[in-house]
Amino acid sequence: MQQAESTAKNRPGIALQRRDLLKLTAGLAAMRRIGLGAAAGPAPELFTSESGVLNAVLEPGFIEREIGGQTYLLVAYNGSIPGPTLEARPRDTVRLTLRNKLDHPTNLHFHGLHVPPDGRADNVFLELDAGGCAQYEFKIPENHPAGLFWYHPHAHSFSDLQIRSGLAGLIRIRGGIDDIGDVPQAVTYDVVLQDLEYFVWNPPHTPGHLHVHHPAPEEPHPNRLMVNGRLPVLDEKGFVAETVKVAQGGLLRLRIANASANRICRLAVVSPDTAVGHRIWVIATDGNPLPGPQTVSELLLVPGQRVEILTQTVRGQGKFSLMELPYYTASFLQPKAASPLVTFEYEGSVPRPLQIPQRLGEVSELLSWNLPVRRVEFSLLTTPDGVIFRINGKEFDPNRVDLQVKLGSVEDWDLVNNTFMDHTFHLHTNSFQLVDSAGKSELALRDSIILPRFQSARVRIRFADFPGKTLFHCHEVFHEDRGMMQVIEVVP
Ligand SMILES: [Cu+2]
Repeated sequence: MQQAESTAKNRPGIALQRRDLLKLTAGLAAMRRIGLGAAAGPAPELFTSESGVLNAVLEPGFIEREIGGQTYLLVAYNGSIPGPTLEARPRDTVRLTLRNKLDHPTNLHFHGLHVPPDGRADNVFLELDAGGCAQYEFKIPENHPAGLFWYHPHAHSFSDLQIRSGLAGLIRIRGGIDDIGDVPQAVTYDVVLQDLEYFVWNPPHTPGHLHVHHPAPEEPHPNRLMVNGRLPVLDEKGFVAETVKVAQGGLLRLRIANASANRICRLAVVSPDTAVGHRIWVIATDGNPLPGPQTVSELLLVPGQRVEILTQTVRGQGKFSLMELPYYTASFLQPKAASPLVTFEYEGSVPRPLQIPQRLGEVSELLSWNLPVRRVEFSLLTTPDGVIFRINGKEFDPNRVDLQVKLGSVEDWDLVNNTFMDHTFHLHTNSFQLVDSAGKSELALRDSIILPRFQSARVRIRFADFPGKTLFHCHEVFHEDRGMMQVIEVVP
């Protein structure tokens, strides 16, 4: 097997990770002592709220996994990739215990949840040292949208390493679209996409030196996405060997989370024999329902984004796949060819054809009266030590408040990407409406969007509740960890 050494030369910025890698090496030594065997990964546990309370324990720790005949050292919550799924309803109380079994700091971010950013809630300034234990507790607001959210670590300078080694899990807030029209009869399938980069465990590698392994093109699974913790195994016709069954006349509902650290996923639902794309209806973005279904031919999901789609399974025979399509940006991690992620196979039919519901959520247009528009510019600074990723000319500093907004205000932000590579914008706590992106606007709320190279987008954000400090940043976590993040404070 080709061994791709990570050097500062072929991976800009990788040298900066030395400190983290050395720390991981200590974890590797610990693994040897425990002597865990390589095994297929267990399915994620499901923690559901009971009598209004969701109790769960999350333990991030090292695991070994065999992928394509090689054994790799990865990081997982409770031993599974993705980690346990958390399921709650609006008004429920969430009580989580985080036990850090790693040898470096970690914490939790509840991506997209509209809960307080301080105390023991979605407080990303709280960091947990190796071996430490922390309690999180918060209430899901009564008016919280029902949909797909996720959790992942957010300890600055460790996030990239931890997320692309496996730390991510789904949060489902139940209700809303779950109960509308024919949706309860739909075949529902959750898809967690992860761009795991593998940490080499077995030889050849120099003892004491763990390095990030980037699969070479000739390897069995070059540059492939993990789907629900597994690399899809394909049959001779190019379908995923293990299929998900759908019925003629039914509805297929896919909830897709891009839990990658850095990969932008371009997706479509395709019948390969006809090369014809299925008509798909987007019904929710980032856990927020659309007012009505919106038909599209393909999807672009940046790291952190979720989408919920419906498609009608009318054909009645054969197979079709959710595919990843090539997407070109200034990143070596993007795929060069299309590949199937999940294959669906017809089996039987439903007694009566199911319909796409026409009304989904109550969504109203935000109105902004706060002028002038705030400018948030993403830029790069090249230094002799490497590239620094910046916002408004500054590198991230957790002890500095970069901008203050008034509680109860609605603001327009112009997000300007002044670089040759795509970035993303993610804001904690509050979702936003897209007012103008290449002439397009949207009613549906999102918590993350793409900022294509040398383009800008205007978003409208309402800071209705939850005063306190939190963050906004690029969700390509490699960039985030290298400075592309700022502190926002909502003041009463
Ligand atoms: Cu970026």
